[in-house]
Amino acid sequence: PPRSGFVERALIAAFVGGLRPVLCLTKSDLADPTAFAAEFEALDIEVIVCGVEDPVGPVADVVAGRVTALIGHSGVGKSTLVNRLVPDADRETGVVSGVGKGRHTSTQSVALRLPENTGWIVDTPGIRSFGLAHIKPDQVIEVFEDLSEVIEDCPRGCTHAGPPADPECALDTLTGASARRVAAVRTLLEALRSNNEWEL
Ligand SMILES: Nc1nc2c(ncn2[C@@H]2O[C@H](COP(=O)(O)OP(=O)(O)OP(=O)(O)O)[C@@H](O)[C@H]2O)c(=O)[nH]1
Ligand SMILES: [Mg+2]
Ligand SMILES: [Zn+2]
Repeated sequence: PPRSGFVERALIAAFVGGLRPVLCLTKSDLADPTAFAAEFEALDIEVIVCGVEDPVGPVADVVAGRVTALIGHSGVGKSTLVNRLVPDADRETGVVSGVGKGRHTSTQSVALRLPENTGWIVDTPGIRSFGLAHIKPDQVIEVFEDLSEVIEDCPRGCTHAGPPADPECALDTLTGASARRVAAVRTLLEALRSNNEWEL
């Protein structure tokens, strides 16, 4: 099963680093990814269901003309996806030995040119841990314009976690789509707070 904690950390790093994150959900033949995808809806990121039985076109469209790195745990299907995008890539893929047990088949990051010279795709080894040391909550909030405007009204030292920790957080004054985004961003902030170095 996909792990929301990993995805939350990866999204924080991408947002704060100025990258455009795209959530690719593989193995849709094994389980319905709809509920997992819905957790990230309010963040306005692209979500693509791209298991081996789904068309690869939507992924090809987002990577065209760009430099893209695929990240995720060992065994999630990164190299499998690269082989579909770059038919002569011939990336080795591994057998998953149990739930959550990839075999670290890919051991180096390799950049491959996309067909017709329209960008690069980087296949990376499965990630074991993902640290977010040095990132502050305000940096995550600043990615979202509607949220960054209102935190200027927060009391000094507000962590924006909301009640009960921050009863006067100005994010609580937002409504509608912005309020849904607040909830989603607070989930990211919780991931940031709970553990700065997350181990598999
Ligand atoms: N059922 C199913 N299996 C898949 C899918 N995508 C990949 N796999 C299988 O999952 C296993 C691992 O795939 P890889 O592509 O090697 O995974 P990886 O993310 O590159 O793994 P590392 O290189 O170890 O980080 C292989 O046996 C693939 O055939 C999918 O959509 N559905
Ligand atoms: Mg691989
Ligand atoms: Zn606040």
